[in-house]
Amino acid sequence: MNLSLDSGAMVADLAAIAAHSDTPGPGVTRLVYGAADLRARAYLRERCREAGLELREDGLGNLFARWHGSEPELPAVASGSHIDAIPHAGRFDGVVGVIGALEAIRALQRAGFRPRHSIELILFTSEEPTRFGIGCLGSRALSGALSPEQLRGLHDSEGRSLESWRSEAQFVAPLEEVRLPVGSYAAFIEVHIEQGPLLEAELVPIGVVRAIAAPATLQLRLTGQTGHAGAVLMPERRDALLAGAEIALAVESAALSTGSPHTVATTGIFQIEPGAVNAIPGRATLAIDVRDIAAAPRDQALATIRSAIESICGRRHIEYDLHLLNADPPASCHPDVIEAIIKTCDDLSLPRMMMVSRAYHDSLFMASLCPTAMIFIPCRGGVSHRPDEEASLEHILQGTALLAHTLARLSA
Ligand code: HGY
Ligand code: MN
Ligand code: MN
Repeated sequence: MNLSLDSGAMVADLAAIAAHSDTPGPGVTRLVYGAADLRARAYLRERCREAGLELREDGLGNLFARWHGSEPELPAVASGSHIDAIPHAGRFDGVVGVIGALEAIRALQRAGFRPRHSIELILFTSEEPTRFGIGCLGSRALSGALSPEQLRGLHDSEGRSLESWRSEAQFVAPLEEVRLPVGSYAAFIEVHIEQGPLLEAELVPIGVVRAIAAPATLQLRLTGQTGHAGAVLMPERRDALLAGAEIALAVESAALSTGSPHTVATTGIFQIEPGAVNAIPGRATLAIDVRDIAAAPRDQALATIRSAIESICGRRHIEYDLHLLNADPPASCHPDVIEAIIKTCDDLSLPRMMMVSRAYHDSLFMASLCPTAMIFIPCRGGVSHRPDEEASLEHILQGTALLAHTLARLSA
């Protein structure tokens, strides 16, 4: 099929989304349900309407933009990603998959393609954990990995509930209606920047993802005793920051001691109170991210971290409150969808390599709902979650063309 992408429109769409940030540059901050997120969503809805897609939004703000096929009773073929961004992040994480899916649909329409299966763009709400502590809210809820009760129990670091945020954003449909039955889609494909260095290092434009990492998140509150920095002598102290510092180092050594080179662990949040130079930190809050591409070494690291917390807090007479927010199984991508991507790569003479994803994505949860796979494109230096995250237009166009032809293959 003679299909051509409108690179000008894609560049304009990527720039338009990037312009919506909660913070001045460099980088982009776009927290779910914030003003920038809502403006970016409005922009995307307009582009989808222009493409003649039928729009639906659920109670969390997951957006479904459907191009009806000739046999609408068949399960749709879907593609999409997220547009929320962690603080001071890049312009491509997630957005490439959303704009890529939109342009793939527009290009297929321009080429006169008529799908039998409907083709649907999905914008997932809150893939990033920044606001509510746990990532992939939208795809977890769609797949049933988070129940309506669990969703109602979520709140941000100031104590403001998900319910309050979503209703202010005008997403008021019942959370009970979010979950989709297994088989709702014939296939789901997500295009995403690799967020790693391999494709660039190997000079390969396409990664075909076979598995997606198993993420886990711990939330830890430490309570010692604050006091006057001059008046309280060292042996009398219960310093929450020092306990947290030992724990952060224990997190690092737990990852290094599983024997798996794929285990990673990060203390990404470390806040102390009262935060005065002349007051002993009496309280500390840590958020810890632990992953591996297999669940066993990831769980081994979690167990090591738990026992380290217990012994460090015991020795330092610190109380602690530890919550495991999530410990998800890894996902295997579906062979039929992988094969469709590979065949299309060969049709397009696109070099490719099989990969695992160390980052998690909405595909991690879509994989429990329908046959799912991912297409990676290179990003410069493997850098992501940083203002200097960069994907070349050439690679974005190659990934989008591959997606368009694969969607055609799967929806014909
Ligand atoms: O953290 C992740 O893996 C994803 O970028 N949210
Ligand atoms: Mn991300
Ligand atoms: Mn992402």
